[in-house]
Amino acid sequence: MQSEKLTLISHYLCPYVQRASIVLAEKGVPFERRYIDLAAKPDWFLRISPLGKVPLLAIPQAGRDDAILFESAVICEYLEETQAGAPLHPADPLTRARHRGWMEFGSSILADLWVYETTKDAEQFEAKRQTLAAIFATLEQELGDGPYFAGEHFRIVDAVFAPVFRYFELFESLFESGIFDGQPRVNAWRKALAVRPSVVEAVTADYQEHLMAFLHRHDAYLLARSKLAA
Ligand SMILES: N[C@@H](CCC(=O)N[C@@H](CS)C(=O)NCC(=O)O)C(=O)O
Repeated sequence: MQSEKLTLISHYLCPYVQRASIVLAEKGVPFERRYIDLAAKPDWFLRISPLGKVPLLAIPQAGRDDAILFESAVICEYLEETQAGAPLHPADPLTRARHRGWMEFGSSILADLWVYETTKDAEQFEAKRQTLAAIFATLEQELGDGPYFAGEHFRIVDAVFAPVFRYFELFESLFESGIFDGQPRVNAWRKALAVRPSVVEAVTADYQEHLMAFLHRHDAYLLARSKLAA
């Protein structure tokens, strides 16, 4: 693959792609997107994606094939190290390491969310609902006065959590789960992230339609639960 600009190999719903997109936008880096169908991965993609996953960042190299980066955290860290613009990691090594720990925490939430949004089973759904409430209660203890994770500056760790919270914009409109009850700091953080331009632009305008179709494809209990609540 030989591109003229940085290219983010993407999927419409992927939260990991959104992280990379948010960091690219925060750094003011022009880039193109190339969407792929993960249910029918093209050969060119399988040749360049060691894990068969998005995101990939293709970086033009003069007279040669693009260099390919995989793994969203690696892509974000690379952009932080190579691009100008406001720093998205704290300068202090200890604080930076703690941010990286919370980025991992954000990745582990995505694993819980996958079950929450795809299970057909009421009991498993309820168990995950409780797990997620406990996880966000832990985050509530970590947050300060905001508006972002570490105060007034937007950081990579915010780019990790923004796609997590985006799921709940749809899910909580279907059914009020109580997951965020009693969490004023998490709720204020969710709101601040939802309107940040880099976050808004990380998905297409029809993102919620894609997510709704995904829930229907999985015959998700979340949909049945929302009908019960109606
Ligand atoms: N650890 C990876 C996870 C990426 C990932 O799981 N991407 C999903 C889409 S959201 C994917 O490409 N899945 C395709 C597959 O597993 O076949 C990262 O941070 O980039």
